[in-house]
Amino acid sequence: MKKIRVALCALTVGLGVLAVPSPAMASAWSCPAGFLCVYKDANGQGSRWTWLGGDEQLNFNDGTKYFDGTSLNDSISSIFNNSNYAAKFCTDKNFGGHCLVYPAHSKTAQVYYNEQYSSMTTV
Ligand SMILES: [Ca+2]
Repeated sequence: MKKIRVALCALTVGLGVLAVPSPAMASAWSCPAGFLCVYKDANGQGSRWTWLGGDEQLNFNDGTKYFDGTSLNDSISSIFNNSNYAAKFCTDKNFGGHCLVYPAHSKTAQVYYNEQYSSMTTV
């Protein structure tokens, strides 16, 4: 999918539409105010999953899925925490393994533990 998207963007540029990004490019970092969003690809691109803050604790292998229907487990590449809560993501279920905290209202274009997160909770 990444190669297809790049090809479409290149085609758009090739046609001379320099000032207007293609719809796929324009949707990068799409995330409603107050939500935390994770993306399958880097730079806020690829399929998205949104979560409306709170005290929920999630293991991603429990059926949590992107809009495209695939599992979040071991696939998150970028995070836009547009919520009012700091969120902790961990590489193992039940908040084990390596964890990093993503502050409220922060964007991370490429998470350090790329495609390894398996659980999350607010902190
Ligand atoms: Ca994992």
